[in-house]
Amino acid sequence: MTAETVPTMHELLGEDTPKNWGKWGDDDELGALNYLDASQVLRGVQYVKSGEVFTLQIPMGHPHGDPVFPGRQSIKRENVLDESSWDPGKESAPEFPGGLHYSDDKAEIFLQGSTQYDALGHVWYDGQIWNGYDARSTVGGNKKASVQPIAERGVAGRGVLIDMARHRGKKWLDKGETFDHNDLEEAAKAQGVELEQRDILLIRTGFLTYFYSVPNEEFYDGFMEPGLTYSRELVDWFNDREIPNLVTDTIANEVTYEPKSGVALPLHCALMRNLGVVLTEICDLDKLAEACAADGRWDFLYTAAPLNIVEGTGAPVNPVVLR
Ligand code: UVW
Repeated sequence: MTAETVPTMHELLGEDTPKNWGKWGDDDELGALNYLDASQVLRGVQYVKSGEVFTLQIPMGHPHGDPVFPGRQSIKRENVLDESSWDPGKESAPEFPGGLHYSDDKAEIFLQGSTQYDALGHVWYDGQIWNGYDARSTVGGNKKASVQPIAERGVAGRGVLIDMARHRGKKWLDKGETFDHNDLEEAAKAQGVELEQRDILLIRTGFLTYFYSVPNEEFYDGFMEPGLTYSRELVDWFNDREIPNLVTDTIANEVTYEPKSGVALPLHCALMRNLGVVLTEICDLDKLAEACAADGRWDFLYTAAPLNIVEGTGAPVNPVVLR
């Protein structure tokens, strides 16, 4: 497939692709998270049964490297103060009455370089981001639909984990392996869990396990993640079910290139830009999946709040699941 034969995002999604722009007001920056009202939080709480707590963030700065989309880099953490700062001859360390010593770090991070929430204004086509805001509002930082409204609100509701890797009898899905809403429903049925209206949807592909199991060269060779693949029916399915938040253990929550058209990441546009579905990426779902498989309970209370970064295009997060 050459660049000339690949359709534009506009052509692939079509003029009549569903949009929720204006549904929650002309100034909305939360999108489908608006579905998660107080009744949804209380619904989620009902699925806390055994008191187990799972955190979903991967380590930032793992010796293996962090799983990042090509072009991004792992965190660069630098220690600026440690005990050696007070070694004889060093003049930079602060002196406090009583002799207090402490360590300090600073870090350079890609906001999308680890477990993260994408801001709704993180992707676009045709010059408009979520809710119809001008894409020029992203210049120098997202003035509209940044990660801040998500950080200030927080996310809580009933989460359901669909373990596609386990369902297909694999440790991890292959590069470029796809699935759709019918596969999710089939897997949910096999797991004995019902996907309900307004559920936060978590999908495990095992691809993070693959990342940490193989050399980086192998992982990035012909970079192609497995994942959900675009169809109009799938977009309608998300919209009809009022799914507020899609959470996966892949870097970009969908197959990297839609196989038929070759378009990159069309669900980012169809779900996030157009419907306001919030994306959470690079989550460690392995331990949670083990626990769910052990007792057959695949639903729980999902909670998260990304860091509140002014005009951020996204932000690191450590989601917490209570079950
Ligand atoms: C891109 O937008 C390229 O990826 P992600 O959703 O992982 O930030």
